[in-house]
Amino acid sequence: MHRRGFLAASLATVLASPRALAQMKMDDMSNMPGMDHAGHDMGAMGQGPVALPQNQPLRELPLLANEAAGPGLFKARLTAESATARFAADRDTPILAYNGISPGPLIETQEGDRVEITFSNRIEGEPSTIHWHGMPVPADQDGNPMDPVAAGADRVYAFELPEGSAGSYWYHPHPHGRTAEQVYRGLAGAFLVKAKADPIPAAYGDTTLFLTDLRLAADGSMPENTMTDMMNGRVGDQVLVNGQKNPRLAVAMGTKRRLRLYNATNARFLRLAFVNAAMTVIGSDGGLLEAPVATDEILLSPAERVELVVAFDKPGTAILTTLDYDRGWMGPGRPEDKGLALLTADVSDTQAEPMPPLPERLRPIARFGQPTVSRRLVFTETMAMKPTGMEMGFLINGMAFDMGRVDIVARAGDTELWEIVNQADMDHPFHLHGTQFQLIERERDGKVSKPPYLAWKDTVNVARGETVRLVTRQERPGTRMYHCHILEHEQLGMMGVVDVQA
Ligand SMILES: [Cu+2]
Repeated sequence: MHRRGFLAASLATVLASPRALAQMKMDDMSNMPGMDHAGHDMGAMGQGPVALPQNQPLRELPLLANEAAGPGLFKARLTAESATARFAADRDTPILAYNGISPGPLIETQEGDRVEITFSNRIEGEPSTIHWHGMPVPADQDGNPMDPVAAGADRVYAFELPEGSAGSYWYHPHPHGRTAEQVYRGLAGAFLVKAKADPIPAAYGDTTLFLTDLRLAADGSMPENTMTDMMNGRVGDQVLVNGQKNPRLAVAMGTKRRLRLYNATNARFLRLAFVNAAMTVIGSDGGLLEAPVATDEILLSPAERVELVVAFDKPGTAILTTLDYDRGWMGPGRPEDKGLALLTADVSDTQAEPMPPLPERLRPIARFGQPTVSRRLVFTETMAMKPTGMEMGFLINGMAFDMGRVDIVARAGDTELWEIVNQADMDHPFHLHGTQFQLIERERDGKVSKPPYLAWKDTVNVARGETVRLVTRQERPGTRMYHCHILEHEQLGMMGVVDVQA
């Protein structure tokens, strides 16, 4: 980690124009300290990534054990620490892990539960926090960068899960300046809040598919972020599902499965299709939709989740695969987006036991009333000539993140319209802490489109040149973050602070 100092210093000289970057990569970068391109860029030159085993049976994520004796309380410990993983068969990879594993253990709770999780930061020399992504937890329990847990220290995160909060959330670090690296090195896990009365038939099961990506150097280690990574966000060489490359799932013909898909990558946009199986969207970031919606494809930008029912009605092979998606890429080395097999289902030709149908109504979603406040956040990427070179900025309303500055003062209980304007050259997935929102419309080149269905969201992609309007309400006072969930962009300044007052 000795290269971090260099990288931090070099951020001031991130080259901005694609041509300049290409030139610099060819001329200088391979000779610069910290610019070891083994893995990612070697792959782009045809050597290919380190081979990982494929076609192993899909692992379900191990559950975090509840240490509480009685009902209504979920009590556990999460320790962040260095660990060793075996992605490739013949070499070790040093990673960061929660309780020794990456992805971290699956936390499964129920609406109405009280949660008490003791976090032990055993990452050598680095502060960390745990942010409960998407969850309605008090601001001082939400792992803000202002509330670091020092290396070697412990703290308890405690909160209640209100009725109606069932959904597919997740947890990951959010320390100042270190989030991107701690996440790509392995710190992230899924946090399910289950409904007391769940309308989805239990026969469909409930499987979490936690999508991460991975870049390995030839020696099995994870290379540091390059300048290309800092500009575009780090995209790995391979996408993993529950830590496995293209695992297999055996199902009988006629089976329906409930699958929760998480985009837990730092920066990879996943446009997904299921070849030879029918997808129905039943839920979004913050839980079930009002009614199921059949779909052929899904765009899952970094940090978004979707809940699906997949019907395996054709015998043979059904593949969860990626399609091409242009999210705006700066410089050379745009990764291949399409044709990645993420999960392969083997559908037998023996008929499954008949499964109950999906209900036509899932749950009501309350509409917000008329907003009383409106806000406008303009996302830009800027370049400026500095004595040290070109400086690239990732800004909201012209400013880079400052932990000591309040950008927005809001009032608890107010319904607010937020307009997110992307005037930049890349897509930026917008995330707001502490609550869920509803997408109202998107506008691009003067053309306004409404979302196909109402949904609870905490992260929404704002494509380049697009304006997204959403309605939200913070129920509790406290300091909340909003930011681009390309974690490298968040780290470079595309984040702000909203102070919610009582
Ligand atoms: Cu971004």
